[in-house]
Formats: sequence, C-alpha cells, structure tokens
Amino acid sequence: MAAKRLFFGIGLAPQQTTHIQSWLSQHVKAKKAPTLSRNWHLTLAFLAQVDKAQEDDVIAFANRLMLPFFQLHFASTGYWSHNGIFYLQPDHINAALRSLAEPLREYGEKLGLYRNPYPFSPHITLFRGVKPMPLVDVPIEPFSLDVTHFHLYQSHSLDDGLHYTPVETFALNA
Ligand code: 3AM
Repeated sequence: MAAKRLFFGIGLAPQQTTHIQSWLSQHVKAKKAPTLSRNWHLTLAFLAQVDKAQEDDVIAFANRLMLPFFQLHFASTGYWSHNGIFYLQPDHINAALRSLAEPLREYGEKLGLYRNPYPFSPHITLFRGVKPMPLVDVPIEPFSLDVTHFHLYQSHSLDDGLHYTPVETFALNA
C-alpha cells in the first residue's frame, strides 16, 4: 500500500475555531487568505512519508504513552519571516505538552522517518507563505484548549483542497 504523509497533532473544538475565525475576519489584515479553518491544529510531531508497517508501529507507540490531560492557553501571535507562517502560540511552553511532543518526535526520528530540523515550537498556523506579516489591530481574546486527546493525521489533497484527516485518536488519561 502507498505510503501516507502523517503527523501527530492536537485538534481544535468548533468553539475555538469559531473564535479564531471571527477574530481573523474582524481584526487581522493580510495579503492572502488564511489556511483552511478545518485544518487548524497544533503539530506535535511531523513524520513525513510513512508506510503501513511504520504506521502500525507509531500507533502502537502512541498507545503506550500514559500521559495526563492538560490545558493550553492562547493569547499571542507570532510570525516566521523565512516561511511566512503567522501563528497562534501557547502562552508558555507547557511541560505536559512537551512531554507529549518529545517522545513522538523522537520515535519518528528513531524509525528514520523524519529528522526535525528545529526544536519543538508549538503553534497553530493561521497563514502560510504570507508577506508582509499580517496586521493585527486588536489582539485575540485569550482562549483555552482542554487537551484530552491527540490524533495521528493524514495530510492529503482531495478535490476541494488540503485535508488533515485523523486516522487514529489517542486519549490522555488523567
Ligand atoms: O503547517 P503547520 O505548521 O501547522 O507542522 C507542520 C504542518 O503543520 C508539519 O506538519 C504539519 C502538517 O503538514 N510539517 C509539514 N511539512 C513539514 C516539514 N517539511 C512539517 N514539519 C517539518 N518539516
């Protein structure tokens, strides 16, 4: 079977998606359209191309992780000029978030799937390839995300564009 492009990530609830959408449309001016709101997520570990045996392997690994659920708070934005990514970032590096992301990143590296060129930098991408940096006239009203699950997502293009589809879901256990 063909390899899939996979990554581990955390999804948003409809309430947070609506909150971000309404702030973007009212208070953020940019030279291009935002990323598709259906795809908003926080990447934990990018794996790149994964065959079926490797997929089963990373799923078994993620199932063995026993980690508590936690909360993330978002109140600020950032911009990486080299790739034009404008993003929302959690208000501090959360230890629980790091203890979830690091083993997933390391396991992908151990399997030889993808070597991360950068340290873990949690973010929700709202624009990609946008220049200049979008203008924010009013900061986003801070919001929280209860992280009780994470997903293994497949990144694939369908007739209506890019989709990040959960292929497996993992519960965090308090
Ligand atoms: O677009 P964002 O950052 O929200 O984090 C990247 C992306 O989410 C990561 O996987 C997510 C889904 O595509 N990603 C994709 N390509 C990547 C690459 N070449 C990558 N991370 C590192 N290197």
